Amino acid sequence: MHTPFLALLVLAQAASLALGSAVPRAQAESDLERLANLAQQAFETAQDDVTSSDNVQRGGGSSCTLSKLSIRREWGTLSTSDKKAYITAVKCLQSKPANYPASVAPGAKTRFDDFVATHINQTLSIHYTGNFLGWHRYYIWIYEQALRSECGYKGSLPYWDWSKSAITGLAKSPVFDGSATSMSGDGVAIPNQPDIVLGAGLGLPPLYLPPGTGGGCVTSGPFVDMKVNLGPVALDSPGGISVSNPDGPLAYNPRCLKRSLTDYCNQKFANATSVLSLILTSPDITTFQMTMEGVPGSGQLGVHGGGHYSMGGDPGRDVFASPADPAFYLHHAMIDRTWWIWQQLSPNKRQFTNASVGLTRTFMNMPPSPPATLDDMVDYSYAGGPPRRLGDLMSTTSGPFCYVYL
Ligand SMILES: *[C@@H]1O[C@H](CO)[C@@H](O)[C@H](O)[C@H]1NC(C)=O
Ligand SMILES: *[C@@H]1O[C@H](CO)[C@@H](O)[C@H](O)[C@H]1NC(C)=O
Ligand SMILES: *[C@@H]1O[C@H](CO)[C@@H](O)[C@H](O)[C@H]1NC(C)=O
Ligand SMILES: [Cu+2]
Repeated sequence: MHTPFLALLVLAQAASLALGSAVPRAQAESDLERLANLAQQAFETAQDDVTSSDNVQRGGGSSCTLSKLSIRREWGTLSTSDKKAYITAVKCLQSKPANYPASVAPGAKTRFDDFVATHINQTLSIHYTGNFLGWHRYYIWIYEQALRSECGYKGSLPYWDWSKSAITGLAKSPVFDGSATSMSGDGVAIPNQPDIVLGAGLGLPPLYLPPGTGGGCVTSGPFVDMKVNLGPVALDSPGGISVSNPDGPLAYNPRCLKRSLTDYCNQKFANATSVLSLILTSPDITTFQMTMEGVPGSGQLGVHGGGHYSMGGDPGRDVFASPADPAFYLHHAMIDRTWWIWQQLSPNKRQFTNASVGLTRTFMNMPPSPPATLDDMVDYSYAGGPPRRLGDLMSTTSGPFCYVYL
């Protein structure tokens, strides 16, 4: 019903994008407004999907109805008590014993760590692969379910809108301001650190990133005393060094949560224009994913890498162990939201055909592997489950899901 209108909207927005604006701040504000319009359209079309009879067929008997629909919201829009309820539930997950047996993942001490261990184990088959978006959609969903069913959380998973923190600066954003209602803030400042250098070890043109304003343990907020138990596995560190725990990727290695907030990464790779152009100019899922993750060696991090490297620190710059930073889930909710907005511009084409998956089954197709399909299975070991068909994870209002973003 919305399709002709949307097509016009997209054309109009693409045309005004091309004209551009000379003033970055005005540009950012008008891009934010266009993004808000697209998000509102997605919110409405997703609700149309829930009530359409097609939805049940496509999602294999989904029971999602408007009355069950849960709404994920931006962190900064939550009330103080809602933020505190979320933080309390995360700390609860960090206090419950792991499901992983110590013989399988000795470093997994808590239910929170179960999620880190399963991500470390599968890193090379869930990034730069066709299942990247679907795998992470279900991953953060089972995390949200664990907060609810094991820790009494009543809300939904919040997200961190990078396009907003690109304007305020990370240290002033409600996610990272270090207050009692944040995900904790910056790490203690370590002066005179050299740049982070990406890609050089792989023989690619190097990408230099500033080291950020922190580097040490976080100094305030709810996660000031938390222990990161797993990793590092491949931690990009100042001076172009990649650090890994010699005892192995799943060994026990308790240490503080470190951050090094890096506005440069947020502003250069995950600003409002980055998000808007990703959504409006990616014709197919392969382009969308490669732009979002950043083609290695291209000098681009994409919004995905941009968000991760904005947090900096350990585990923030470690593609394997990054879910050990509790802000990971807010970042990946925004990744999921961006994909969702893009999908809702053309739901049938972008949800329920093999062309909605793209790429192959191995990291950058190394070693070469067959194309990913909707029939590929994803599984999360001791983090939770059950295993799912990728095709059942393509719509947020069918298969196991029943949520939208506002
Ligand atoms: C790692 O992943 C493989 C393949 O999915 C699985 O068979 C194995 O049990 C997993 N190990 C851990 C520690 O999760
Ligand atoms: C916003 O991000 C895009 C890349 O997505 C980049 O080309 C542009 O320079 C960024 N804008 C600013 C002001 O840094
Ligand atoms: C996707 O590809 C697989 C493997 O080639 C095939 O079995 C399946 O029918 C395809 N699904 C759709 C919806 O095209
Ligand atoms: Cu990941």
